[in-house]
Amino acid sequence: MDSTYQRMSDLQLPDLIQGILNGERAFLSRGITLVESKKAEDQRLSAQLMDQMIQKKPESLRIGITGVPGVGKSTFIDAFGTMLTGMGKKVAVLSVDPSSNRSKGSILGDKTRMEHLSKDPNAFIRPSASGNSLGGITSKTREAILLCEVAGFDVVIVATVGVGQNEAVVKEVVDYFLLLMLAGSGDELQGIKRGIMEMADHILINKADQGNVKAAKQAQKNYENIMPLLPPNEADWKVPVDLCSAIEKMGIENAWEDIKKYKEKTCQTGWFMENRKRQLLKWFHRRIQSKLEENFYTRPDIKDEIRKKEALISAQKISVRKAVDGLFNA
Ligand SMILES: Nc1nc2c(ncn2[C@@H]2O[C@H](COP(=O)(O)OP(=O)(O)OP(=O)(O)O)[C@@H](O)[C@H]2O)c(=O)[nH]1
Ligand SMILES: [Mg+2]
Repeated sequence: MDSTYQRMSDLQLPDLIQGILNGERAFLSRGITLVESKKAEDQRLSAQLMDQMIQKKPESLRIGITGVPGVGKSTFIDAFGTMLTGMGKKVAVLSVDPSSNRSKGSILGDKTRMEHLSKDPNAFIRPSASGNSLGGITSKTREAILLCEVAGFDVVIVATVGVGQNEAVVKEVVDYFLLLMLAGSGDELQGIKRGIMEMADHILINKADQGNVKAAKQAQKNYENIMPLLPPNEADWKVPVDLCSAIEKMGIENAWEDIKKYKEKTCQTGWFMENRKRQLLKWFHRRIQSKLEENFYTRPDIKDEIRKKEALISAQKISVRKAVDGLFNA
């Protein structure tokens, strides 16, 4: 990442902005690398860049896609994205993987699994934003989404592996959240999935092909029975539970039809823009929190101070409250 970026130092900000506005993928890549950078100078430039990127493309659509490893996310996105570029749309795919030791593997996997899309001139694929804090990742991903939109991408797909916490990040940055599931994996019985199902605007049971069709239909029934037991969808949207086969490209068009219906409906009710506005404000507050944290932990000598307090707390010589107050009054 750094080596791509080093060339950035020769690039002036106005050129970068113009390149992004022209929809040039190389500039878009550089822009994203810039906003992901932790260097102070890059952060200063990023602030200037992002200030030029406000609300340029409100007609875009941001779709989150999640599901357990191996469910077929990459295969689905390849088929779905290629269908969209075939309709004349420009499609960006960003992936988010906060729990990231596996991101290198995923990137390699994505290159082969998104065989068509990765060669498509109207697609842009950008692997994993990672980082230590969820707030940091949300922020980077949001900025990457905005940059893609300004660069003229109509549909931005944010993909993540469904392992628990990642979905919450994605949910905060997208308009529509699609959950891929498998039949017969016991998913439908796991309590842990419930939270994710509550976030979903769409449930697609993938791999409904070959010998698996009957099980997929059974899973569909099971999920349909579960849905009414969940809290109502925030957008007052009846969450579709459908079958698809990413490999056989079955159910992909149908999914897009539903997504379009959702957009139409929520634009009419006002939820679409309301949700974006809420997400923006949430982002604002998250960023305040991470700034405060960053400022605190980068204070000189703070590490030593914290270690001392830890020792005192462990030895039960000081209350947590007093230790914290001490750090802030130091
Ligand atoms: N039969 C069948 N196999 C599929 C389908 N979609 C994906 N697969 C296969 O399932 C395996 C995993 O697919 P991926 O698209 O890599 O899954 P993923 O969810 O991106 O996996 P991770 O990136 O590891 O989380 C591959 O061998 C695919 O060929 C499908 O619709 N039907
Ligand atoms: Mg994948």
